[in-house]
Amino acid sequence: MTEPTVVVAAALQESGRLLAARRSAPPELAGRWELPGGKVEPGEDPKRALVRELREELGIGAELVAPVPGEWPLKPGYVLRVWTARLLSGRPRPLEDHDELRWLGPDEIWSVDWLDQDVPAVKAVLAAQQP
Ligand code: 9L3
Ligand code: MG
Repeated sequence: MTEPTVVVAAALQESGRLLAARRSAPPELAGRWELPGGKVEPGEDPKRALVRELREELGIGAELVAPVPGEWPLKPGYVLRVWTARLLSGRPRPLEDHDELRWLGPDEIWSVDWLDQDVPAVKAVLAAQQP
């Protein structure tokens, strides 16, 4: 059996707000919101992959803060892993695969139509932050 492909995503936070990104592709996912990120390349370190994806997709420099405990199934053969992250440089822009970005405050987290697969991941991000 082959190992699943890991998709890495970031819970990028600033001033108590969480960055959500609306996908523009592929058609079946377009319009739905996600934690930005993407596939780890063969042989690539997952954390480096995530920093790379954030640079490519959002044009930012980011620092990963901590892994969010858990792993979530995507389509067959793919699993999602999430890190909390903070902005080091730049201002996020939807350069690739997204057509809108939104910083969500604590009361706005569920105001966007998250991908089904991202819902448990977002819940885990919030749970990891309870004092
Ligand atoms: N995916 C789901 N939730 C996420 C991310 C970043 C990705 N937070 C799914 C969508 C695609 C697959 O993983 O089916 C690969 O993602 P990408 O490389 O197209 O961003
Ligand atoms: Mg992506």
